[in-house]
Amino acid sequence: MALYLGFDSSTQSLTATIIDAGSGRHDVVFEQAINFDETFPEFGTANGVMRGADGVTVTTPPALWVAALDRMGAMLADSGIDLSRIEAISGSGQQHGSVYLTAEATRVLGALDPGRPLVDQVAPLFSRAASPVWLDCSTGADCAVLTQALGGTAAIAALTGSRAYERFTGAQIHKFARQEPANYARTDRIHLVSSFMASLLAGRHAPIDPGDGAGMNLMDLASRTWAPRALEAAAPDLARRLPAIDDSWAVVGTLAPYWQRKYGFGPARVIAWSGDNPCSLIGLGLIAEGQLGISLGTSDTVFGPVSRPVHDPQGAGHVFGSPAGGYMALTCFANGSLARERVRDLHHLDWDAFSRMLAGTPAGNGGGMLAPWFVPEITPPVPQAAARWKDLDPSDAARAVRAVVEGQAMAMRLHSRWITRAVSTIRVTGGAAGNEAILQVIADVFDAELVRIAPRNAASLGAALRAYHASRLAAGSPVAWGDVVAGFTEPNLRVMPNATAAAVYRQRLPEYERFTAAAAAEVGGQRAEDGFRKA
Ligand code: XUL
Repeated sequence: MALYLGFDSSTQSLTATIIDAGSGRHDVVFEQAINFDETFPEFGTANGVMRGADGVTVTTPPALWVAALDRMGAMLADSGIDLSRIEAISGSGQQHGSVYLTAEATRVLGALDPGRPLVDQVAPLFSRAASPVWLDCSTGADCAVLTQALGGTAAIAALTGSRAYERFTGAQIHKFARQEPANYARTDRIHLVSSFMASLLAGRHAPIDPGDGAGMNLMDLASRTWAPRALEAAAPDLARRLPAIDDSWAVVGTLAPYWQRKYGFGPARVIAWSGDNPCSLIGLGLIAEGQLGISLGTSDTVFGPVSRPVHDPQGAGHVFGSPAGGYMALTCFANGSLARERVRDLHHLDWDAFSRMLAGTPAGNGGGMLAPWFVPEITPPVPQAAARWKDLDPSDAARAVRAVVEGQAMAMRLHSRWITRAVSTIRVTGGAAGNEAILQVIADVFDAELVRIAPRNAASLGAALRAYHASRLAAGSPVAWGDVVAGFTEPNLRVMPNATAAAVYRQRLPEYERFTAAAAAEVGGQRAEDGFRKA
């Protein structure tokens, strides 16, 4: 009869999922989201972020995340669910985003007043008003410094799981200390979105888990501890400003009285939060090596569990800690739903028309191709928006639609070969997973069976499952991961590859690889493998 709550603080929304687990039950009893732009127009975000005039700086006011968590508390209180039955709470945060707090935070977090809005109490604590988020590409110079200090691209990837990435927190901290030394000096604690949100719940500074910590270029992946050389390269006196790294299943503390008194929660255990991708791994039931997951969200990601701290030999992917122990390998594409929406809007389509056009056009698109880089791309690295069409008139709506989806799927296939070459089943989630025509293209390109997992928000479900696992572990009655996810991650749709289409893509893939490599080089994109050779 115990309930477990998971949050997902993502780019565009905050979701909460409550599960009823244990005692033979496996039910999702609540899942709701708050959209940031719609609910909090006063923060002035578009798709959850603010874009700087330079086109590469992308931030979110952290107070928005605080306001959303408070609002979700009220929604949960109104849900009719007895919140005192919630035994444990965990969460998922968009990766890499960071929150900068003054020394005053320690006291304020420990004495949150249920009589005042949370945001009024926390907003004065930010020493950096705008939190850099994962879409930010403004730290090229900072990445160069970190790479140099740590012995080159291959060395930093081997140490931290990824080469220096602009959105990774190490480079973001370096930029902050360089550009705003006075504000850096008054920063007492630097959190990730995940550890910050956990701190709000627990009323004390929460640790960073190895899942999200690996998204900073600051953690020694093999030992799961801060890498002193990386900290020194990133900013002065950084070690004392970072939270400790602790297990993903660590109990941070008891839910702060603020939440208990204001919304009727009980003294639930607060479990360390993790990143959205590590949480989605769990929420998709990906707990054994050889499985592959795809999340179709603002960004698209392809990922799977791996047992050792490997790294992408081409330097484009990442390795994070898995919240189930071991590691997860991941490749992230910034042009996910952003690119699909761009093509949809270019032709004034709705999603139904988009799907009809996709289903009505042949595999291979008559040779037409698109490098769908409508915003700067992470994989392959393309430093500026530079969509490239080949043998295709972009004003042909149906072929443009097919080109964006095929381009994305082929990029996923090409850039996931280092995770696993023999893909048997792909587990897919995210907003666009509702679109069966898109799923068919992915199944065909990978020539693999694809299953869709319901409910759709794998990250907040994964967080709730992690709360269940950690709470039972803390109580001395652990549950094996297979039993934790059982009943929650069953497919609600299976898509089989079409043999004829799969054969078309087998031929097309090398061609697409050459086309995109040349297009990336043309716009100054560094071929990741070149960086590796030089290193
Ligand atoms: C992963 C990444 C994105 C964000 C999206 O490296 O940058 O998937 O985590 O929330």
